[in-house]
Amino acid sequence: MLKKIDHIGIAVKNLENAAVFYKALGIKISHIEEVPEQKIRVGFIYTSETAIELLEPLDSDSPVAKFIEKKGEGMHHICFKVHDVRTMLTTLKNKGYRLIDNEPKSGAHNTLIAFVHPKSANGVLIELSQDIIQ
Ligand code: CMX
Repeated sequence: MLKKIDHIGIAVKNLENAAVFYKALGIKISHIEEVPEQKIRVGFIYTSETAIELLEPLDSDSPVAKFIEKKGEGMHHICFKVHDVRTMLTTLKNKGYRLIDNEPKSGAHNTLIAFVHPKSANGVLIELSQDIIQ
């Protein structure tokens, strides 16, 4: 059911400022998108397998703004690409894990996404993502 680690999310105050470091590494933001449901702007940096998703809050009540306020900039979540996000949510729920989303919602890049609470995953926020076939 699980395909790969799709991306690692990093909370930043400003996408363009954060991109400077990655440019020094020789990789750059190739796609920027707003995700209104999450009140964030995301910038994707692609490596051969797993992407880096820089997350900039657009509003002070965005989950990313709350995260930065509490912990500062840094690693925010790991996203697993799955074949079927609803099936994975049901599996985890039946095993007693705490879900943030019982139903998937729209994510960046034509995806259906859902989050598992960090308290159920050793302190790491987990995102599940399914590609929407168009
Ligand atoms: N990673 C690890 N722990 C986290 C966390 C994160 N990203 N965000 C919050 N926590 C921890 C907090 O430190 C806190 O722990 P303690 O109780 O030990 O202090 C606990 O979770 C509760 O945090 P909180 O500040 O009280 O925040 P909320 O309960 O209001 O919300 C969470 C926490 C995870 C449910 C919320 O941030 C959420 O719904 N996240 C999912 C949505 C999201 O993050 N979207 C952005 C990315 C979108 C994308 O990639 O498209």
